[in-house]
Order: sequence, then structure tokens, then C-alpha cells
Amino acid sequence: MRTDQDQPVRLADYQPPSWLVDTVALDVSLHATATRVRATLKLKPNPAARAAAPLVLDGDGLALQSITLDGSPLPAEAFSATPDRLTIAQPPQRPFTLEIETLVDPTANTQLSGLYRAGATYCTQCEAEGFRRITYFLDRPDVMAVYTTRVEAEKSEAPVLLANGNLVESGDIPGTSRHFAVWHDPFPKPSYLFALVGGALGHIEDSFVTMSGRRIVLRIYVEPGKEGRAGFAMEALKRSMRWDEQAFGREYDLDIFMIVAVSAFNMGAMENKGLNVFNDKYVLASPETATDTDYASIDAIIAHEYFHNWTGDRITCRDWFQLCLKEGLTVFRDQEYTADQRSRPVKRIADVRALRAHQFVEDAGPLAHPVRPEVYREINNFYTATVYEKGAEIVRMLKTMLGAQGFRAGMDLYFQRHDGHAATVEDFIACFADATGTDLSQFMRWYRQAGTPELAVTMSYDAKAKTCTLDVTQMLRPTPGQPDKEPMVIPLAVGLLAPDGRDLPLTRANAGPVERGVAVLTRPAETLVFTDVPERPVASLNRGFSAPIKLTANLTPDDLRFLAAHDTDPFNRWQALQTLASTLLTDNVTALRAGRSMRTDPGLIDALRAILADPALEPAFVAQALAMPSEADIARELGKDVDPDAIFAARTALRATIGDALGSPLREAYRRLSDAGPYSPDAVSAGRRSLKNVALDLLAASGGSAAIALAARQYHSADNMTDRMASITTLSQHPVRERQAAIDDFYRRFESDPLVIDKWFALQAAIPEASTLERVRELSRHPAFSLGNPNRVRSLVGAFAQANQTQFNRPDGAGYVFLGDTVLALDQRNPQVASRLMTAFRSWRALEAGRRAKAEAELRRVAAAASLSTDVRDIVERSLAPA
Ligand code: 0A1
Ligand code: ZN
Repeated sequence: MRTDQDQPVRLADYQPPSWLVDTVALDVSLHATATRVRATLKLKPNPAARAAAPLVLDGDGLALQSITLDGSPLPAEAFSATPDRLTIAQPPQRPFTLEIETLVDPTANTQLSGLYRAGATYCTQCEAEGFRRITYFLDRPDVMAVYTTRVEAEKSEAPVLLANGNLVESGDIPGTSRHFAVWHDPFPKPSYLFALVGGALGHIEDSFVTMSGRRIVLRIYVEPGKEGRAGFAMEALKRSMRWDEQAFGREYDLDIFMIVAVSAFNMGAMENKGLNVFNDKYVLASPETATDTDYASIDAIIAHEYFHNWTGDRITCRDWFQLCLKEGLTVFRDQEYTADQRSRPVKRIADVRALRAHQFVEDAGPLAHPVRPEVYREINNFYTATVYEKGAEIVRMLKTMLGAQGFRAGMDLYFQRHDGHAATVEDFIACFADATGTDLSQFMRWYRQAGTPELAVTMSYDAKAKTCTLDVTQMLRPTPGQPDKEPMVIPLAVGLLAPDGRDLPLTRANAGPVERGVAVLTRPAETLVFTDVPERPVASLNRGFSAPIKLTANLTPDDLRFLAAHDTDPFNRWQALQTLASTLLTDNVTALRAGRSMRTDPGLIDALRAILADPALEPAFVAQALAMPSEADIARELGKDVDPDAIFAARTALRATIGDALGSPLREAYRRLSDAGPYSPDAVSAGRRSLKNVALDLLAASGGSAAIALAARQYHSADNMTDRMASITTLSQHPVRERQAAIDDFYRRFESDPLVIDKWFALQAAIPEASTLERVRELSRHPAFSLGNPNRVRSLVGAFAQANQTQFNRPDGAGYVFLGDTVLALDQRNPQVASRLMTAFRSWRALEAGRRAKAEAELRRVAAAASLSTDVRDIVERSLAPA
């Protein structure tokens, strides 16, 4: 564990490497506690660097065994080696070969970075700086080399030996019980994309014929016996490969593409060249064990990692500040893939929900940072919603402004210009500027300025002049390190709806037709005048969430109900309902806090009734419309003096009202959508299930024992995990006898299935009742609980801190102490997962005074702990920094 107070790394200090590596030959002899790694590096001075320089290689916890230069052992005085660094002060200033041998202990590696064991399987995770835990290296993404990897192991322990690239040789080692495999990856890559795997794994195989007619072998490796659960992932992989050809003209390049599913992984998955390593949660699925949401995540993450082959691997990042270059772009690509496979509007709604829930919250608190940060102390803490999801929104805005053709021209130029290189955000944006002749210099502020822009729109109508005017102002609040902000480029998609619901043609005074319905705003305040508007219209603003902003407008409740019923933009139909609900909920929270009684909104109920009755709407959309803002959404809207108990009360009351008022159409929908027939995870079937289960949940919210009985019946008779999980989740929200019976039954049924038992832990951690913390504490002593498995930690502790607003934020602060204790215990073992848990405190300043004091005290207690990883220290100190 690195615990030294590392100096911050700054973008402004970037220097090209003094040395380059042409080729890397790795010879890895796997052993549970003493794996020998022999690295042969062909180094040369970088002509782009300044002067003759020492050679300084990164390490992390390494033990050097031997070192030679051009075949001769290096004398002791010619180098110095510490666990963290190998320095040759006066290397020859010409190309030379270095051979380095190190020993590593994969079994002792509990950080799951570098070479480690997931169960019995040997695997690696090198992003961002894990390669230096395997061998000394120039472990930075702008050093790209061609790798050949020889892996050797006991045949019985690791019959399967994999690494990046194509297999060139394999065989037994005569006279031993060991064997080997040699893999060669001809594409130069940075060290963070290196991977190897060894173990007793089963696999499924398929093939894919690329657009130029090359036949690619596809393999997915899983724990033996789980092959039957990898089929959906394989289908997703083939769909992704085809889609990238059709949507972006990108063809796969090696002869084989492999995915390995492992049970212990810090993140979701990793795009190592030709050898993706996945958290098995995002590979394994069967109707009995995976929900529709799990299937959708698998589809999206398989696609995401596959798409990285071009956006990340072929073109990589110059330095880690450019992380959004690969992540934002690849998230955009996977979102578009899903939109094309499933329902585009429903996908957009889901993505915006997630963006607001994670990224807007991050942007509003002490951990706010630009999409391209300018300084970091621990890069692992920057795999954030801002870099990923806001990064994707920036790419989406480019497409919105430039149009599909202009966007594609820019992407084509990017692939052509930068293939094989380590690029920057400037390089990327220049491709769009050059391909379309657009000045994007002000647009670059999206990468530099943190915070969520706030847009205020006032619409007015002049009946005499037949003009409609939008007065727009934009504002960006200060964020850590950025007290002053400059105006942003905001592509605002606008519609003006006539009273009959038609979209009016948009013509701007002195500017003509509005291209693609998008007005591009660039100034702190501007006025958009639309001419030839025959009647007072209703404005539909930021259609499709064209910019990741907070919008307020002078829309009346009548306007919002009109939009909910008639907007031709489905996103804004949903948004109008959310705005109505959110206004009601925040008003009621304020009322409760002031000891006043809550109000109702019959107009909202009528609007929901109409949506539920509209046969033209897809069930998945209706389900999204009926899903009220979450507790976290309401907290975010309030922004300060947050009282999670009042939020919970207001939300519970609204859901009860909906369940009550819409009882019969909800029951009708439940019946209509309860179709028998074999389970299929396709989007239409999943949409039907989601509406059915939202209906069930609302009916139960209204307090009827009939609905509880229905949920219990569905739980016990379900033939798929979606319906089983939905019904037990509904039951879990109510203190009824049926709840514990279902929880106990669930454990018995799925005891031997770790991914399902994760759901069992998460379900209980989210129960919104005072006894939950005690339950969670008890579960943390359950034989199935372990701090050694990240999925398990997230399922219990992560779910408690993130999905249980009232209990994590208990007024007595005990929820905070529990999280702090867990973080401190975990930090010794796995700092990455510990620091991620710690981000649950990111909104502490927005809490009401009592909870705020308790949260601050806990942050300070953790900050004062004797030894903290750089990961956790960085999060804690940024969280506490004066606002
Ligand atoms: N690049 C991966 C995510 C990832 C990031 C860091 C990791 O270890 C610290 C592991 C995976 C992706 O975007 O899918
Ligand atoms: Zn990614």
C-alpha cells in the first residue's frame, strides 16, 4: 500500500518520456506466492525529449532479483532499486536492452491491482498503475510498446494460459509437470492494457466474420460449470462487433477476442487488448439468476469494453488527465449502441436519471472536478461519473451541434489521424473543428470548468407581432479551485408546441430557420426571438436533454401537464412529469420541516393516469413515467438543509396517493402484463415486466394487504429473477410477515450462487427502517460476508450507504460510524474499494445541521487514522476542504 504523501501530479507539468520502449518480452512463471517475472525491454532515447537523461522505471512493492544491460549483469553501483523505483543514473544514450527479473506474490495481493488471484485464477489488472506492481517499467500511457508474453504454470493448476494478442506457441515443458503459452500482440500499447490470465477455466466459443471477411475466434472464459451462463454475453459481443462496423466503420483487428470472467474485481471490467477481464457480474446471466437490469448491464458493458478496442486501445491517452478521451467517448458509444438495440427514449431517460443521480451530485459537492482534471493525488479516484458520464455528454453535444454527418466526419478523421498514438482532448476536438470548419475553442470549457451550468429561461409571447421570445441566462457556480467561471457553449434543443400539440416551425428573427431545432448559446444572457408564431405556444426546452444542465423556466403546471400529454419529444414528456412531481415533493419536504401539512397535486395524478391509459406508449416508458423522483433526486433538488426522513415521508406519501388513486388501472396493468411464457431478456419483454413491477410496487405503497399478498405470490411463483427480485424488493419496503419469510427462502434457494447472494445482502441493506443498521452489522458477521470480495462489500456496505438514505443518514450518526469503521478496516486490504465507499460522504455539506455535524465528525475521525492509503486520504481531505 502506498501511504507516503505523494506529491500532486499536474497536467501543466507534463513532459514527454525521456525513454521509449519498442518491445517488451515478458516471461512469467506463475506460482501462488512466488511468481517470477523476467522482462526484456528494448529501450531507446526519445528523440522528442530534451536531453540525455537517467532511466527511471516505476515500481510498486517489487523485489528485484537480477538485472542485465545488453546481456551483461549491471554492477551494483550502476543502478539503485527500491520497491518503488529502479534508477540507472547514466544509461548509454543509445538503444539498449534491459533484462529485469522480479518476484511477486499474487496470493498476498489483496489490492487486486497488478497480478493477483481471483479465487484460484491468476489474473492481472493494470489500469491505471498496476503494471508497475508486476515489473519495473515506464508505466505511463504515452509509452507504447509491442508485447510478447510467455506464461508458464503447473498444468494441473492452470491448464488455461492467456495473454494479449494472438497465440503463437504452446506446449509442455519436458521433464516437468508444467506447460507454457506464448502470445504476441502486434499492436503497440501502453502498459495499462497488458493482461495475462492462468487458471482452470471453462469457455464457450463462437466466431465473427468482419466486414472485410476476416474470421475472428471469440471466446468467453468462466469458472468451470458456468459456461451455460455466458451465452447472452457472447450474443452481446457479436452485436457490438457488428454495430461498431456499421455505426463507426470500426473493424476488429486481432485473430481472436477473449473475455475472462473473474469473481474478484475492483471495477466493472477492463479493456485489455484482445483479452478483456470482467467482473463476472457483468458476464454471467441466466433467467433464474439475473434480472433484466443485469442483462442490460451485461449488454452495455460488453459493448463498452469491446468499443475500447478503438477508443482506448488503438488510440490511447497521452496521460491520465486525458482519461475522458477514452472513457467519455466510449460511454457515448455504448449509450448509442444500447439506444439502437433497445428504445432510444427509454435509454435516454435512464442515462439522464443516472447522470443526475451521480454526476450532478458530484458536481455540487466537494469532490467536483473538471471532466479533464488538472491535478490529482491518486488517479484511481478519477474514474468518476464526471469523467465517464459527463464526458459522454460532451461528445453527445458535439454530435448535436455538428449533426450526424459532421460528427462522423470528425470521428473518421480522429481514427485516421491518431491511430497507434497516445492523444489528448485537444487532438480529439481538433478533428471535429477541422472536419467541419467549426470553431470549438469556447466549447473546450466543458472539459476545463467543473460544475453544472444553470440555465434560466423566460418565455413571452407577443400576439400582435406573432413572436415568441426566450430570454435565457446561464450561470456556473464556483467549484473547488475554480472561483470564477466563464460562459459555456450550450446547445439547447427547443420546440414550440401549438395548442393542438403540433411542433411549430422554428424561425429566428434575423437568423432564419433553426438548424435541427438546436439554438447554440454562448453568452451569459441572450434573447432568442422566434417569428411567425400564430398562437401562444408552450416551449419544450432542452429536448432530449441536449445539454447536461439544470434548467428552470416559467412553465406553469398547466404547461407541464400539456407537455406531459403532447410533447413530440418523449424525453420531455417524461421530464414534465418529473418536474411536476419534484416540485410537489420539495414543497412537501419544506412543509414537513416547518410543521405544516403536505399538499396533493390532482393534476399530476391525472397526468399519470393519462400516461398509464395511453396504448401508444411503450411499457418501459410508462414505467419510467410512474417512477417518481428518488429520495436522492429530491435531496439534490433541495440542495441544502437536507433531512432524509422528511424526504422519505414526502415520497412515501406521494407513492401511496398514486397507488390509491390509480388502483384499478394499476391492477389492470399488472394483470395485462403478467404473461406466462418463457422468459426472454429482450427490451420489449423487459419493459413489460418493468411496468408490471412498478404497478405492483405502487399498489403495495398504498398500503393494501392485497398487494402484499400479490407480491408474496409473485415471489414464490416467479420463474425468473426479475420478477422474483422485484417482488421481494417490494416486500422488503414493508414491515410485513411475508418479508422475512421471503428473505429466508431466498437465501436457501441461492446459497451457492455468489452473484445472487450479493442481491440478498443488498436487499436487506436497503430496508428503510431503524433496525437496518443492526441487521447490516449482523450481516457483516455472516459466514458469507467477506471484505476480500469487492462485489460482496459493495452489496452490503455500498448498498447501505448509497441506497438507504434514511438509515445511512441516521440522525445519531451511527450509519456514518459504521461506514467509517468499514473503510478503515478495508483500507489496509483494498484501498481502491475503500476510497470508493468513502465517497458516500460527498454530499455531507448539504445535510441539515445535526447530521452535517455527525458526518463531519466521522470524516475527521477517518482523516486522523494512523495509516491511510493515498486513495482514502485524498477523498477524505478533499471532502473536508473548506467550501
Ligand atoms: N477502463 C475500465 C475501467 C477500469 C478502471 C480502473 C480499473 O482499475 C483501477 C479497472 C477498470 C472501463 O472503463 O471499463
Ligand atoms: Zn471504459
